[in-house]
Amino acid sequence: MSQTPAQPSAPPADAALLISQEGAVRTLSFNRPAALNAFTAQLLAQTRAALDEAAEDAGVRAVVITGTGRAFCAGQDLSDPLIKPEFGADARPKDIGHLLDNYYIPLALRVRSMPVPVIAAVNGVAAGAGANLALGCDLVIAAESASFIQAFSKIGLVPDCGGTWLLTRLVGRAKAMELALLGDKLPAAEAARLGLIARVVPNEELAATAQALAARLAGMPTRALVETRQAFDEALSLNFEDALKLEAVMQSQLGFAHDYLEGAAAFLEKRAPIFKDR
Ligand code: T3D
Repeated sequence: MSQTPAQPSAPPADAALLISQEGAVRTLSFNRPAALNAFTAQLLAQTRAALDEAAEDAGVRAVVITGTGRAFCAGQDLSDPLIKPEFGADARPKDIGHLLDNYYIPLALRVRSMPVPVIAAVNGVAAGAGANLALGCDLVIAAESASFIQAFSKIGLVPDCGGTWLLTRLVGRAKAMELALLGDKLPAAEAARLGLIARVVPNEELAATAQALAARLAGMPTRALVETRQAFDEALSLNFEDALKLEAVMQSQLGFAHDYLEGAAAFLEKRAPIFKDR
């Protein structure tokens, strides 16, 4: 790890998104606790910009996304003037697809294309797009008291922010349909049992566990981790032979990279490797 991370631009303590840095780990915390960290257009844009900044900073080798207060994120802020329905004779319907095109799709794609691993540390309830943003991260860990709610059907919408793609692949169609149609609260332990998330930890251990996992990933060969994400995503729509070929292409490219040479040399020399590719 040769690069010193730039200090993230320090937002005020009451900012909707808090940004901090510990070693090579950048942490983004949704910070609208009175509204359960619901997404306004502004918070969505800030989160995307913060991820762009982390992606461009060679000193950042892992990102943690979490929330302050008792929620991770309650999804779209339904009181945001951009989408809040108007009522009465003069009411004009609003195209909420606009919000998805301009905010949710770019943000979900940004998470999935980060050049470093992204951990969701789900500290409390994660509803709607808040749940699906977390599920799109590379590792999802949750506090015991956290829960996941596909809240969309209750307000007449379909799962978004990647929910249709993620849920069907993570838990299969039958369970995905149950979660999406009923919109019931899924406790973290059940989410882990279903394979929706990686693990559950005691509430008081969540932040430290997320930071420790992120620091561990930050010390690993970043390119290999990120290409693993890409290979897994592509494998979902490939036949076995094409998946084998994709693995070979990736392995061939990684085989020329510093980190493979370093990893293999360190193993043979019985010393700790120092990875630096990103
Ligand atoms: O335009 C579009 O909608 C397109 C985009 C869609 C993406 C989506 O995410 S759609 C799904 C939007 N989210 C929801 O429908 C979830 C709404 N929230 C809830 O169902 C509940 O709040 C929770 C189950 C998450 C938590 O329940 P509970 O009982 O623990 O808390 P609460 O009392 O309901 O909420 C606490 C406060 O947060 C409350 O404000 P108050 O009364 O204390 O001033 C509540 O209004 C506020 N809050 C919670 N969620 C949202 C919210 N405010 C605005 N938007 C929210 N999504």
